[in-house]
Amino acid sequence: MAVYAIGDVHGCLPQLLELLEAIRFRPARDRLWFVGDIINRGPDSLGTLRFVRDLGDRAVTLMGNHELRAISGLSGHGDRAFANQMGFFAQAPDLPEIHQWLRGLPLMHHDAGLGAMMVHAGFFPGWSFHRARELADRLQEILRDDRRISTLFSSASSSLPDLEPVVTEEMASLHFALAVMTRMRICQPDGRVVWSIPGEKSGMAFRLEPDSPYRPWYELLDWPGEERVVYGHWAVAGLSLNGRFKGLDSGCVYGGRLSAIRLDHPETPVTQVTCPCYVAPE
Ligand SMILES: [Mn+2]
Repeated sequence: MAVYAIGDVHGCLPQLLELLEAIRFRPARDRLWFVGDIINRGPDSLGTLRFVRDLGDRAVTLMGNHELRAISGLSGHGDRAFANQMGFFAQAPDLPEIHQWLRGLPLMHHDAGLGAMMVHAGFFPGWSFHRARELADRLQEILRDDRRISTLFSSASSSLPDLEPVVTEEMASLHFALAVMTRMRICQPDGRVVWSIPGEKSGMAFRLEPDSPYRPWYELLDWPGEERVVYGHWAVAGLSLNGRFKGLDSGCVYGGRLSAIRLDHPETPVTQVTCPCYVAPE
């Protein structure tokens, strides 16, 4: 059995199929880890979603910020980005099933036997592994719960703290954790999360120059052990293999590449396919 981790697909189904051919994926034996953001921006989000969903237990798929935005919108808490970008959901006759499937996606995945874990964006440097696991499990429980999912989305505050809130109210910690695991990229050197840089566009814009006062989150994470941490979400940084940290978003939908690394045989070279530029980076 081979286990591959695959970066942010963003609706680029032709490139995903090409990548699976390139790694000679054998559905009967192999397993895939998807780092999240399988949908949105690219040419075939619904096709990608159905393809990945239909892999069943041959694939582990994480919640990315785009899946989260979809769930929020489909649950009646949509923002403008949902309205502008996710019209493709209107064409889905199987929308209730798709919505349910999205709501079941986990925020993190860990396989002790493989010595690897995965998160879409990152882990807050102030957390222990145990704390991250606890928050991810709690969030998954709430996202599956009809009543509490509304509380989670409707009580979202407009500004996020840069440190984990003191736990007097669970929802505040959960909002912070959800944002960290699906959106964070950079921190202050003391571990406070930087959500935006004044004068910079958010999202794609966090390319850290060597003289930047900020650090990538993973440089501040001091969890003991050697387990690999696979993540996505940082297309501008591109494929980023730094010791145990494996950043796999190589800008597929932006004319970059879609990447796969093999987790059970780490010495196997990275496999990449090139992608047409379906959309320009924001
Ligand atoms: Mn993302």
